[in-house]
Amino acid sequence: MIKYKYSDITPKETFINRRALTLGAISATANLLIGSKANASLDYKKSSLSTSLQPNSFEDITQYNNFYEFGTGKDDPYKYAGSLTTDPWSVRVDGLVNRPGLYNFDKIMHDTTLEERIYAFRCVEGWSMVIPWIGFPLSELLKKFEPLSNTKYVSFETLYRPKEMPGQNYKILEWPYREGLTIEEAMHPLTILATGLYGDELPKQNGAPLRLVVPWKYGFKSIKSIVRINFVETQPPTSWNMQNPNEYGFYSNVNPNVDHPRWSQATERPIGKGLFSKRKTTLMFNGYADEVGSLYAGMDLKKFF
Ligand SMILES: Nc1nc2c(c(=O)[nH]1)N[C@H]1C(S)=C(S)[C@@H](COP(=O)(O)O)O[C@H]1N2
Ligand SMILES: [Mo]
Repeated sequence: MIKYKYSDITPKETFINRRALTLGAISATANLLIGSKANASLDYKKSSLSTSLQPNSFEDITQYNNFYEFGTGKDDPYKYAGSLTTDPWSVRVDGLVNRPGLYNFDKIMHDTTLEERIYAFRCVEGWSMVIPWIGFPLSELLKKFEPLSNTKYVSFETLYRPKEMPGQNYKILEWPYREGLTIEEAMHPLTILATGLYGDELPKQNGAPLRLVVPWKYGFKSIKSIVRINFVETQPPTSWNMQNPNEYGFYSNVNPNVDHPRWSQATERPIGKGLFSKRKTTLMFNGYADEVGSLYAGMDLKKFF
């Protein structure tokens, strides 16, 4: 399944810069050594659930982001997310489970098998990328909390810490950012929690230390920097739906046949393919129709958008 090598995508020079960014002022040679060592020691397997599309560059993935807690500009997260403290980190688990509690991030990572999942990723604004995530199936973690049989939805919340997340001082959204999935969506094998990308720890602008990735839904469902997972019986409120229910539904499945009220969803602009890149046709469920179509069998997707 390995369709590329990292060196095919990220030129060595930018690879060195990338390590330099995270490690501070160390000589280029030392960076190279540490860089290759760090990559070799990160233990993960390649998943057969990866797309064979070519991933975007590390720069595209980490410098063109949406993370409104750090501002609404695409480069705000890259510029400002450094102020976020991600260690220590814990996740509150509550609601309809046998094992609620405050789980330390390190405990969550303990005996988790990491995988690389290369997924197509489609933002509701009309752009897309291909991202080589490192993570594990969300279902693996949720099962450990022993959900009760009346659980119908799982909701997620991002950290609320305005001192470190300057965007939270503005009422763009009701903070904390929150999202939700049906329990079937949450348990689907394509749904992952990402803890890294391109073989390294997750950059803060991408939602460190732990973020959701649901590849058949618009990007905003993939909530970043999660501190709470709540198991509930009724459909939970979600940030974008609260902000504008006519424009953002609970399901938010990628669907080229249902337009956003203000723009078409039929095509997408792949990020980073140069000025003359053509828009491409958006696929139903972002290309994952065979895998997830049955979750919505018989549903009116214009109504449940
Ligand atoms: N907490 C939080 N999570 C978030 C967002 C956000 O503003 N805050 N933006 C969402 C949107 S709109 C998108 S497209 C993706 C972007 O993920 P990326 O920056 O890793 O590509 O994150 C989603 N998760
Ligand atoms: Mo988005």
